[in-house]
Amino acid sequence: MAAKLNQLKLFCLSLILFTILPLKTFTDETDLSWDENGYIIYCPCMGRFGNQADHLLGSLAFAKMLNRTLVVPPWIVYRHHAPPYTNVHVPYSEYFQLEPLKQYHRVVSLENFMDHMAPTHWPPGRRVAYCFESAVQRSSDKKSCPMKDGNPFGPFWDHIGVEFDRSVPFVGLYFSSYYIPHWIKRFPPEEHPVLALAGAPAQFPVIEEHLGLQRYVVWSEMMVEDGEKHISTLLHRPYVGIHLRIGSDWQNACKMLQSGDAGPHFMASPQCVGYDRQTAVPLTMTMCLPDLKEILRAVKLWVKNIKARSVYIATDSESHSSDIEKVFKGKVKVVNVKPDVAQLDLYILGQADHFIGNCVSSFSAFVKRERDIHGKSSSFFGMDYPVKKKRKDEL
Ligand SMILES: Nc1nc2c(ncn2[C@@H]2O[C@H](COP(=O)(O)OP(=O)(O)OP(=O)(O)O)[C@@H](O)[C@H]2O)c(=O)[nH]1
Ligand SMILES: *[C@@H]1O[C@H](CO)[C@@H](O)[C@H](O)[C@H]1NC(C)=O
Repeated sequence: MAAKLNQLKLFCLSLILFTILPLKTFTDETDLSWDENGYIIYCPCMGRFGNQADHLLGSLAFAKMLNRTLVVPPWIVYRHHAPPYTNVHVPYSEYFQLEPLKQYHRVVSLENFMDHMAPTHWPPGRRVAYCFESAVQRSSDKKSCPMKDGNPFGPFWDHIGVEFDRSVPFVGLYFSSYYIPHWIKRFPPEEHPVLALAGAPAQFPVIEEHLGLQRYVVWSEMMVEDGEKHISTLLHRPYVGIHLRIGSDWQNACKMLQSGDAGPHFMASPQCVGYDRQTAVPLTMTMCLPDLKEILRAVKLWVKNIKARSVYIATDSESHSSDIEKVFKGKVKVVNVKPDVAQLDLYILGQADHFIGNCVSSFSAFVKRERDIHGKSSSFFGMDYPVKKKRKDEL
């Protein structure tokens, strides 16, 4: 009898499960009901991960101000030195969860948009490209938006099978809050349901107002699992995480500082010199390209400050791990993974007990923003105490 009852319970339970599970996927699909307020879809066509992440934050803010759903693009990963030797388009959700973004604003992944909405609402024949008039002048036919001219533009739209049917150039509109009423007036969603843009509707680097949006960028379970596994097997806490951006492309970029008229704002530098141009502190060559002496100085200081037992090195080229090991005479474990997926470095740097980054690098900036959200300490090579973000009540 008891066995019968248990069987019945099991039966009921599975009945419940089988009715709930499809419902769950069903609710995900209801996100896919068409938004009458329209969409923004763009190619993250500028720069690598750090640049794309900055642009994502700005685009989220822009979509919210326009009250259009943001179509979240995949990350473009450039694989020119390893198979498949072409751009890889990695869905947003492979590295981060899509759900937390929705706490801020309506979003849909590009993959879902193309699979479930484009066939009825944005079919071939109705795909309109929007761009600055000046971009039309640059295009090969001088008549249409150069949506697919060159790399990564062409491969991006090709990978989702999009051809554009016509172009709508615009002038006098920019991607800042001031222009929002103009955007709404110029492109009402009834007539312009999908604003497809060749680049992100955002500035680089991300503006100060939008730094906090980083809180909605939450690592995927897969990344957390992988990251935590590396931390627990390789590192002893407390550990200092450092980002060495010192490769040859970076050396060239930093040369632009030598002329001296670059000013304090260069790429991601507002994160350490301050966002206000008037009060920004000077940006030095050491901050852009720390030499070995500076690297060792900063690492020694912060290892001592937090009594670190390990140092984690993320690097775009050389790790200098043996030089760093020597400084601590083997008492501090120095780890360098050189992961195939750069995001693993970002995750481990984000979890460090202290982080030393490169002020000019947007790769470092991703880590710094995430750490700021969680109240973790960061510094930069050449600047042990970065200029703090102005709090509203101090203004
Ligand atoms: N794995 C790993 N990759 C890195 C590291 N530093 C730089 N890279 C790679 O180099 C790229 C640098 O481009 P971004 O992420 O846009 O950041 P950035 O430092 O501002 O550099 P640029 O865009 O080249 O000006 C990263 O996306 C990574 O692919 C690192 O410490 N670890
Ligand atoms: C914003 O868009 C949503 C979804 O389309 C809509 O429900 C809401 O009323 C809009 N808000 C404003 C202020 O227009």
